[in-house]
Amino acid sequence: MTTTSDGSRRRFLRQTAAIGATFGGVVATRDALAQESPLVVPPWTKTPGLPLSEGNYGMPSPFEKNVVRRGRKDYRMPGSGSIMTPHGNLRGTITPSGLVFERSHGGVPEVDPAQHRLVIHGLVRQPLIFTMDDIVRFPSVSKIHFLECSGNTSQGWMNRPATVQLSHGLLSSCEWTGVMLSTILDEAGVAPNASWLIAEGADSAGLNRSIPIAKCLEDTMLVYAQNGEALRPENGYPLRLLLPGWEGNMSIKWVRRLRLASEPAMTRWETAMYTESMPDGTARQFTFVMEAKSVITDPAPERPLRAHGFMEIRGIAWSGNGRIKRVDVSTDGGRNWRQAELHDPVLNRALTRFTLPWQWKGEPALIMSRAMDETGYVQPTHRQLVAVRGTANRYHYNAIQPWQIAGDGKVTNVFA
Ligand SMILES: Nc1nc2c(c(=O)[nH]1)N[C@H]1C(S)=C(S)[C@@H](COP(=O)(O)O)O[C@H]1N2
Ligand SMILES: [Mo]
Repeated sequence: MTTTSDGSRRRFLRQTAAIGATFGGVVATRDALAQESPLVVPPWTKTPGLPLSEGNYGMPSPFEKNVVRRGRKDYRMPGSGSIMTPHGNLRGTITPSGLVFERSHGGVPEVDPAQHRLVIHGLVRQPLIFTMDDIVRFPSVSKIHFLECSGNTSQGWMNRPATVQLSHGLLSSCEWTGVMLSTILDEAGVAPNASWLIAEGADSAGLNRSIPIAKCLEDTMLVYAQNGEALRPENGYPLRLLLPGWEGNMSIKWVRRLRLASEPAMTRWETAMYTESMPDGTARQFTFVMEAKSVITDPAPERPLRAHGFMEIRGIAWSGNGRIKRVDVSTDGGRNWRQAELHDPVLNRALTRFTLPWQWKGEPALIMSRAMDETGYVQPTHRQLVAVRGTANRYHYNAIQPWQIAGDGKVTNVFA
């Protein structure tokens, strides 16, 4: 599954050693270096630093102050917006909690965990009401999964957003801790004729969605912690659903009600909102799964190329249908493909990092990545996707993302 290129790594190391002897454009001999250290003593070495962070919540270096969520606020409903993860500035598979994307339809409620309640009712043996203390007492699990809005990359149907943050930022990945929904359902006793669960949030949007019971029993979680700490308010504090691999809007935040039913509720979210217009005039409904996708995050518009020679193409791939099996990368607009290296851990319904060594000599290049998941599904090109689904859609765009690299190293988002 993995391809390594030791040859190119050795070449890279040789090159680095050569650059290491170059300062201010002058190549120093080894003797000259021995006499005069190129390291100047900077001001921060000469005096004691800032006080330690006792009583503070740790923040990134001030030099990283531009690495923040950005997006669109206050559309359609007060407090509604989409604030995106800066994938062009991240390097791992876990999104730091302060950079997790945020999609809320009615603002962020300030929920007091002591007053919050979760109700289970409908087609159950025993309706139940839980406090947060009750929820946390149940056997717990921690799992790493991505969370992706069905509107992620959806501008791709018609437009080319300027950055990878704006094109792919409605996607994050966390370690989620909570209780399996199946555990709680077991406690209430699901009636044999219950085939749907209608979940509802406690925010002013009251977002509610119908979830097939099979998904509830398979891997859906009731989550109270992300990346080891309590959920952030914007991500559903104190309690949310998490449906691994399924469109983000079903992972109800601030969840307060679970009603078991024999039919889907046909809420406005699943009739007027999260449906997709097809070219023949019909609409797709209940398109739950986020299909395989990948994107190169380095180089990207936020990360232009700055030097000729060795570089590593880096990116992330994920699939709502399971593990990523393979990622191919092209540097010539899709004519030739090379298999990228996948980096451990390659987890189910989680972001997987891939890399490919590349020599860039300053030529214009069109680079792109193509993911394949363990079901054998291959990420489509824009043309293939549009041929089947048209362009009247707002959701579930998962085409290959091309980046155009110019001779000066600038990277732009293009159709290809
Ligand atoms: N109660 C409630 N749950 C919600 C939403 C909401 O507005 N209210 N937004 C949904 C949408 S559209 C998405 S994509 C995800 C986003 O989760 P996040 O904000 O934690 O990234 O939450 C979903 N759950
Ligand atoms: Mo969403």
